[in-house]
Amino acid sequence: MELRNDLLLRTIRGEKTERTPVWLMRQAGRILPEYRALRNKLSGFKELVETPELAAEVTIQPVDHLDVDAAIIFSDILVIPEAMGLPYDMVEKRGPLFRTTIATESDINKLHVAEGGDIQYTLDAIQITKKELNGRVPLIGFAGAPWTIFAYMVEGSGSKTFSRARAMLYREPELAHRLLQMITDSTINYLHAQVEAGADVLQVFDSWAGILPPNQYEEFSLFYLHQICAAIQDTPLTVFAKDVRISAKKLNELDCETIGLDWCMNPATFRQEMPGKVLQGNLDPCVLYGSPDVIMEETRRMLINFGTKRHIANLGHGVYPDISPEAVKTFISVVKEYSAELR
Ligand code: 1CP
Repeated sequence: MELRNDLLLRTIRGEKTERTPVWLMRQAGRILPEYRALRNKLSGFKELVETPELAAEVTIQPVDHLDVDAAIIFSDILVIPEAMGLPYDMVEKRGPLFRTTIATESDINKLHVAEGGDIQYTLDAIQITKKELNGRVPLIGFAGAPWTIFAYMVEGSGSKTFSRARAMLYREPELAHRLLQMITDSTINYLHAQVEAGADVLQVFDSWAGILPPNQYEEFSLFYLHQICAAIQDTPLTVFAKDVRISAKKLNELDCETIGLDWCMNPATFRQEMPGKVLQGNLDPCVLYGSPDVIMEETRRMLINFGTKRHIANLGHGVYPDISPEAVKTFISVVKEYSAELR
């Protein structure tokens, strides 16, 4: 299927483009009234994720209503632990909760390395989405980084400090590595299956990169990200390591096309340290609480900071649930118009 809007893919290849492509992390769900209407008719989040036709519908909503340059498949990073044998519940207004957590070797012995087919509902959703998009924009598949997934599996839920997960790195590093390797192998299988199902681009979210000191990050996260990058060879891959404390130089060693920046990272530093990479980001999501003038000014500043090549415009993290769709539309139209003017 030929893509009619291949701006994202051309940008990733380093080509000159007529403007900067734009999409938003967590654009599917959360902010659109069309999403909430559908979601309210269902038993919960998991029903939406696990019903391919509905997941596809929600994936396409931001393309229809926000005119973004890419779709991201509606799913969650926590489908991997579930496929490995550790089921989760999504508690309304609170987030994910695991009924059991991983603390000992015998807990790990009950898990298995997941195959792509263990998450068939998302693969089916990708196939349906590709068909329904009919080449309008590329489709992004995704997974959590092994460290971030490990943090949820050991902690059992979201946490400010993930101290239980971090404690395991010091008390039982070998056990931690065993679990991280199983997550990594499962993730590679899942990403390959997403590509086979039709994903055009992949993104790995290391949302909790920022809670590890540099030496721990290298040992318990970067090591596994390298394995993932090595395994994904024919599909463009983005690594988003929020708040990461290792140097841009170290991060640049990852064999991936694109690095996602959070809103506290300085585009100029990253450009200098990783001239061969495409950069994605990084507007502070809170800018979207500002007036249209503020959104315009901040978005323009961001575009100037990144320059007109090898940049995918995005927020520095997921869009917050109470942001108005109008603010998002302002952001998107400023990116489209001003990035064309800058060329
Ligand atoms: O009922 C609902 O609507 C629940 C809210 C929700 C949604 C819409 C959750 C719960 N997950 C999702 C979907 C989701 N999650 C997507 C789909 C595509 C999109 O939204 O555009 C994606 C890409 C994710 C990824 C995800 N899930 C991450 C990584 C990205 C990030 O924001 O850092 C993480 C950390 C999760 C875990 C998760 N899922 C849901 C919540 C509330 C959380 C965070 C829990 C915590 O506080 O730690």
